[in-house]
Amino acid sequence: APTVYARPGEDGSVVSYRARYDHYIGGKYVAPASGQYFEDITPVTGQGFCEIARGTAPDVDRAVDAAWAAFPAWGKTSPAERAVILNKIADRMEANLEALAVAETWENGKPVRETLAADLPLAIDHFRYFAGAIRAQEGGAAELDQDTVAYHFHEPLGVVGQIIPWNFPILMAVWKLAPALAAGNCVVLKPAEQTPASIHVLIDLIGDLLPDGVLNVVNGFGFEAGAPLASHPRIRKIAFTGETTTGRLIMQYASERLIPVTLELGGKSPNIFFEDVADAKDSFYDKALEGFTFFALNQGEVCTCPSRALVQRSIYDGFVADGLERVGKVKQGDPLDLSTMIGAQASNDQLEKILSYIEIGKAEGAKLITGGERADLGGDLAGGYYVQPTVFEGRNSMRIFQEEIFGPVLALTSFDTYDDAISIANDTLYGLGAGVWSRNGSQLYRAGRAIEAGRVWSNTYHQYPAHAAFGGYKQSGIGRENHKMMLDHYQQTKNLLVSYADGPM
Ligand code: TXE
Repeated sequence: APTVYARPGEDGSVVSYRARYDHYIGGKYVAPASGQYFEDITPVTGQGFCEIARGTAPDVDRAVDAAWAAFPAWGKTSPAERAVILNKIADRMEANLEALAVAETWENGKPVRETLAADLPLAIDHFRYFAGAIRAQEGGAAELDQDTVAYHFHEPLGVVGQIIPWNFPILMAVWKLAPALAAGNCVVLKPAEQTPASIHVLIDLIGDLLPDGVLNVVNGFGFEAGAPLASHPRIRKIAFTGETTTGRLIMQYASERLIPVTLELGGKSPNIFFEDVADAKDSFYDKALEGFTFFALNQGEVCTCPSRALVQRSIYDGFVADGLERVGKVKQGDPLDLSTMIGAQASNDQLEKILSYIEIGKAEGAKLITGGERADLGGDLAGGYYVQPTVFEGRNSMRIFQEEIFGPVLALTSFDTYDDAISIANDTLYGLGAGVWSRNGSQLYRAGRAIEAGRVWSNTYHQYPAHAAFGGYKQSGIGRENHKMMLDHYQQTKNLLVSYADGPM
């Protein structure tokens, strides 16, 4: 029988939320300067479950002060000391994995089987990966001539700002925190206003492992708290994940101070199925069908959601029929039920955005093949934000093929030749992810290189291991997370040019 986790606040729950979360500044909770709080709502039922400090510029100032106060000591810790701390954070998270997973599910609406198996294990491994990466990092020395040496040292930037989205609240925070802390920076982090509380459950668990002020969290809304952070005169870098239009604003703020920016933005990722996929109805075919259903994973709220499926015409009817049968088996339900595969959208705004795109799809003449409605799951889930997995058939010029919906909505189309597939795949402003499915290795390789995207999955999809660079081409972003190359974005290079000659210059 499926296990259902008790909800936070109910008897037997593995996690309990506080009634209120202030900002976390200088190692303690600090009330907002505005005196105001806002409600955090669980998308599982649509009910409020705690209140959150509403941050404004003075709170950001205070957090930046605390971070700079911590920096002189933290910035001088050895890589080995920082690695030990990052590993301790990972161990603490692992020991509390169920509590964090349930907290994340309650906050975001995603199924607990995902938070248990993916979000939290990936976050834990991320700290371990950067603990190892910083230990292994080396500087350089170049002999310019017999008596002259150029040394290259990695130095931290100082205090950095990080702005987090709501689709993977803990994992996206950790993707940014781990490299920044490993490199010796102090951080001011702003969670998304839709999903702040699970990050605070994490802070409650790990806060004591870091010196006070190294990690600070200011809650609040984009324009009230995010903009003052991104445009703060005393931060040395801003890292952002969110919508492409917001990413443009972040770059504008950063340009005032000429600070570096990393951006992880939107996508409209193609998932291409070549005809040889259907050469046999074997386990590979089955894997490809699973890949077809992945538009619904995480309720489609993934920047690399394979939201466009391109199926070669010669296999189109049969493959799509089999794919739709698989989509029908994706179980939607209570996110805290271990058998649930698709849960709730993260917020009412997001639910409404998705439903409006479904109307746009119908109005522009796309053919609705399955889904297309808000899902009513009954009981108190009726107040939650559930959308049926939805598949449209249409053309790549349609808005539902071009604009990021960020929901379980697939835009499906066919192609004739390899060249057609690549040109449809690249006919988008975005370039974050893509999937290619084929039994032909050279075709996979050629397609993988031809698609303009930072991550191309070949015969797989939706894997996010540390040590595989992740980031966007085109309007999908700047920088590569999830890899040691991210350390470069959190460090500056000190060149020490030394003459050992006694004689004249
Ligand atoms: O994003 P925003 P929203 C896409 C997705 C979604 C759409 C809108 O298509 O439907 O964006 O979501 C902070 N200065 N993605 O409106 O606004 C904000 O408080 C500084 C894709 O939530 O970009 C939050 O912490 N910060 C994506 C964060 O930015 C500002 C993940 C993201 O919010 C700000 C999320 C400002 N002016 C949404 N305005 C992905 N690529 O994974 C907002 N913020």
